[in-house]
Parts: sequence; structure tokens; C-alpha cells
Amino acid sequence: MNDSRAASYDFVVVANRLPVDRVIEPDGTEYWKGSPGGLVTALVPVMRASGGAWVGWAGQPDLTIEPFDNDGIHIVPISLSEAEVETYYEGFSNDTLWPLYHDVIAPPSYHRVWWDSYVTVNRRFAEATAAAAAPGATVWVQDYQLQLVPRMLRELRPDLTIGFFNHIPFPPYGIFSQLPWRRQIIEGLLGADIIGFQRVADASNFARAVRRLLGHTTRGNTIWVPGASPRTVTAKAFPISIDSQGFEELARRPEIQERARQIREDLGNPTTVMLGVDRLDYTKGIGHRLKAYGELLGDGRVSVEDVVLVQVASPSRERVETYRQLRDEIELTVGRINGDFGTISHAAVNYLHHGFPREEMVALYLAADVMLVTALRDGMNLVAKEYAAVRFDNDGVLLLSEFAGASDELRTALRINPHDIDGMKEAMLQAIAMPKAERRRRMRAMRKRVLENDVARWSSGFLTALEATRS
Ligand code: GDG
Repeated sequence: MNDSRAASYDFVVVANRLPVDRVIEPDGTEYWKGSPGGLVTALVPVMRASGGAWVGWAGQPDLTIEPFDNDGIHIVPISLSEAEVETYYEGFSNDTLWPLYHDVIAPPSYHRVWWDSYVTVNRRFAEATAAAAAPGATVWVQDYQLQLVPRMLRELRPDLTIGFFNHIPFPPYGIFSQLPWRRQIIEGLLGADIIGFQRVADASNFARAVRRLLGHTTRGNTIWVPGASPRTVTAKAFPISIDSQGFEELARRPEIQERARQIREDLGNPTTVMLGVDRLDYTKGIGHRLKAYGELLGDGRVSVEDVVLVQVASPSRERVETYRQLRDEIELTVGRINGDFGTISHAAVNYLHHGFPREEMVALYLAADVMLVTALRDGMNLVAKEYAAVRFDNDGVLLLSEFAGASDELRTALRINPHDIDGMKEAMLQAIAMPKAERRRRMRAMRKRVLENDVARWSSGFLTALEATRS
């Protein structure tokens, strides 16, 4: 058991990555820079107010750093060796769990050494958390890389209140049951008091796995866990969101609106700009949307003079083989479409394989008449919500896959099944031709939802429910 006398933080977030990145200047000066993701934006104010600590990996192998304070938050870096980055992170997290939890779109790899490393690293996170948490503290564990932490932590520190949130889908039992370590994962998660999911369907898939593997009784969101000290666990949907106001404020800045106009002009002022923004990941359905657009060009139903596609594909997981193959496939397809249909003055697809500053992303959203979110499976998809938050002009059409969590909430998007290429082509044509009044009606309803349910509301909703489990 860890020495809880050394522990003094009442609220501890545990995530694979820290909310800060280590920056080394060319002259050798080192400093830590905040990384401005939605989760960080939502949790930092809570952490500053409540004496918070964040346990996570700094993103570089073989780096051992003592805990330190940064901007009102206690940072607890977890060290991972080069081999652990390969086995725990790139291996078990990104090449076993990620494909398994996304409907086996790519085949998951099962390796016992990867699993062993996942257990070892989860234990390291649990021990560091046990050492940082004050007596009776609240701990919030994030995501699929750390599913064993809740149980390990409860064994070390039964006094803690523990929440877990799964950012990616939880698969149906028929798929989940492939996992050789399925029982350990379920038992690991059941160490939490509340297990949050993106969609109602994810929470039901989890409850079914619990019934099938452990035989526990479940009713609605409640799971009864028997044992020496029987407990109940809540498994429930808490759909995540974005810093909606922050996005809208950026969009209202004159220089960003000017940039949006400039982007359209640089594209040759086409009638319609279609946009895709994704990490280059096989779950996002980038190939399916390229196929639909390519066929529309081939059928002569749209022309490159009128309709252009801008595809931002930010580099992702480039050391995992499946991702290298995906990049080759996508780039071959883009090259073919541009070769077949492009002209000297107009490319069909503007393909950008790099990340951009948030300001540029917002300008792209403002410049886009049609936003394409065609994921084959996606926990939520924040891009869909960002597009709605940015469009304070109540214009723009969102094509949204029914397989993204966001489609439960954004009911007035044009919802599509990305496997149905003809259906997607029709939806693209409908979006291109949609009358202004209809665009307005649909966008207003989506904006209302996204502005009301922002990420601050998500985190306070989860934490309020978690506090209510204290008896
Ligand atoms: C996981 C789940 C769930 C992308 N390229 C750039 C850039 N981005 C930003 C987007 C958006 C974020 O990255 C991507 O979020 P998504 O939700 O679309 O997807 P995942 O990365 O797969 O996230 C997902 C999410 O967790 C949260 O729970 O919604 O389902 O898979 O914010 O804007 N941002 C900048 N430059 C880029 O080039 N600045």
C-alpha cells in the first residue's frame, strides 16, 4: 500500500498524456507549454480551484522527470521506456484496442508481450496516482489506454472516489469477446464508481459484456458488483463536447474571417467548398468520401470548377504499419482523382497532410459550404461540433455519419451511412443544392445544442454524478 501521508491532491486526473508538452529551444532552453485540447480547457479551471494533480506521460520515451507545479496544476510525469512505447502504446493501445473498439475496421493484433506491458504500465499509473491523491480524493481516469487503472487504484486506495471516461466506442459483445484478456479489462473498469461512455449504446454494450463475462446483475445504468464489500457501479452516457464559446469567439475575429475569404479566393472562388478535417485514421472514412466525390466527378454531376474538396489529414501514429498503409492508399486515391479530373487551374482535391494552428482550422470551417464527417466508427467526433460552433452565420451544411457519436445529438445534420456510396453521393448533391432557409434551420438547431452542451457542462455533469456516489 502506498504512503497516503505524502499525498495531498483532492482531485487527480489520470490520462495517457500530460496537459503540457516539453519544448526545447535551439539554444537548449527547456520549458513546458500547455497543450490546448478540449479536455484540458474543461479541466484546468476545476483543477486550479480544487488543488489538482495530473498524472500522465510527457510523450517522449526514456524521460524521467520529478513531479512539478505548472500554472496552478501539480504535474506527475510517468516514464515510459522506448520498448514500452512500442508495446503498451503503439502496440496494445493503438494496434489491439483501437481497431477492436472500432468494429474491427482494421484487424486487431493480439500479442501476449503487448498485454504484459499494458498491465505493467497501467500499474505504474495506478501507483503514481495512489501516491498523489489525498485521503478521500476524487480521481478521474481517461480513456482506453488505462482501463486497468480503476481496479488497481481501488486495491491500493479504497478511500478514493474513482471515475473513468472512455473516449472511444465500446464494442458489441460479439466483437469485444475476441479479446483474450476481455475479463481482466471488464474487471479493471469495474474498479470505478462511474464509467462514462460517449453514447447510450456504448454503455449498453459494456453492461452486456459484464453480464456475459462475470454474470453480475445489471439494471438500466446500474451494475451490482458482489464480493466481500458489495458495491454498485454506474455505466452511463456522458457525451463529450468542445469549448464552443472559445471556437465562436475565434470565428468572430475579423482577421480570421478575412482569412476564410482568402482561402476561398485561393481555391478559385468555387460555388461549393467541401471540407474534411481528420487525423489520418482508418476509422474516419476518408477513402469512402473520396470515392463518392470521385464518382460524382466521373458521372459529370459535379465539376472541378464548381465543387472543390479540401482534405486536411493530420499525421497520426506513423510508426504503426496499418497507418502507413492507409496513408499510401489515401494518397494514391487523391493522386488518381486529381490526375483524372484536375485541370491546370483547378485541382479536384486539395490534400494537406499536416497539422494547422487552431486559427487556420476555424478559417477553414468558415470557408466550407459543406463539412464532411464520414467516420465508419467514432466515439464522438469533435470536428462536427466545432463546425457548428464556428458557424455563427447559421450557414453551412454538415454531412454526418450515423456511426459517429455526434449523430445522436446533431439530429438536423444530413445523416449518412458512409458504406452506402450512392447514398453519400446523393447527400453531397443535396448539401450542394440546399436552399438557404433549410441550411439556416438545420444549422441553428445544431448550434443551439453545441452551445448549450459545451465541454465545461460535460465535465461538471460527470463530476457532479461522481460526487453523488459518495455515501
Ligand atoms: C478521440 C475519439 C472523440 C485535427 N487536426 C488538427 C486539429 N485537429 C483537432 C480537431 C478536433 C480533434 O483534433 C480531433 O477530435 P475528434 O473527436 O475528431 O477525433 P479523435 O482525435 O479521434 O478523438 C473521438 C474524442 O476523442 C474526444 O472524446 O470525439 O471520437 O476518437 O478537436 O479540431 N487541430 C489543429 N490542427 C490540426 O491540424 N489545431
